Amino acid sequence: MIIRRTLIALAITMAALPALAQTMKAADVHPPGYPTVVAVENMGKKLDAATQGRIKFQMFPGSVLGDEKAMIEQTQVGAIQILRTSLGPIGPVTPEVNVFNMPFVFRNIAHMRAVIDGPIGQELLDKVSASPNKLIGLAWMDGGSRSLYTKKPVRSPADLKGQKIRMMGNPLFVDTMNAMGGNGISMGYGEVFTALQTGVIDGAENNPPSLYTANHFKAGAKYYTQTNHLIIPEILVMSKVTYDKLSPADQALVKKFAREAQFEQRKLWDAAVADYTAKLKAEGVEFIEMDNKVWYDATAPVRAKYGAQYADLMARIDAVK
Ligand code: GTR
Repeated sequence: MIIRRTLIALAITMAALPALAQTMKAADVHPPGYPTVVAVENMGKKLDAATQGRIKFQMFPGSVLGDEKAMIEQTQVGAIQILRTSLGPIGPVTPEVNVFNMPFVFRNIAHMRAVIDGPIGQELLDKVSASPNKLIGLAWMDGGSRSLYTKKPVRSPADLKGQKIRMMGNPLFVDTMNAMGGNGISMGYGEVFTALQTGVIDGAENNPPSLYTANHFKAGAKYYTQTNHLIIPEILVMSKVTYDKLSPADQALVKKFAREAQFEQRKLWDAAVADYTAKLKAEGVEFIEMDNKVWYDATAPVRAKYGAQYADLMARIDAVK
């Protein structure tokens, strides 16, 4: 009886105490100043102001907490609280999101944005949160479109024959590169520079801000073939361990500011693409423009293999104007 009363008294005291201030670890593979990093830092500032300092972010950019796969695992166990990652490496832990990871599932960037901003985008975030992966899907970010960069110019699938091309860690991407004519090799982002330099790989694929900031063009990848084969949204996730401890009011604030970060990042992104495209050209990177139909056709077997399970969803994505 005494114990019970003591416990009740303790519970009342604790309820009256203000929630403990917490600094959440936020992580990103990209360097300081990159659009995703800036948008998440600003989201942290808004949370700090709105909660009178109870919730703050501390940003760990530039892969200091590990590569993306390792950071996803750390977020699942709550060692990282907030993570901006490509959706690519989320596929292996939440297969439902692979519908967005397929080559040419979006017609162009505007189409991808219309999808992620609307009900389908919300459905996929909810799927991430509902799956047993211990991640809460908060918002989307823009990763532009990914094109191929190589040491030798590539103008057709035949030019890719025998070339080892680094892809993100997800079997879907290795299949995509194999279908495009090359040899897909799965590898962490941080290993690409040295792998290019030492000849372990002959090329990789990414958007202009990544190609520039990761310096891959300095490791010999001077030809940038505009394949636009993947338009993969980035995702902002929170560890479920962390999210479940927040009050409903704080959870709502996190979601609100995450949605705002989605649109702030987009503005920063568009400026970054223009800026880094110009910088790459100034560094002598040759942009090889080409009709994407050849790559669209080459990757049809990948959509057939992985897309069968999302046939209805793909039709709904296609119907978004
Ligand atoms: C970038 C993306 C990163 C990372 C990287 C990669 O475009 O923003 O999150 O996934 O590509 O290729 O590993």
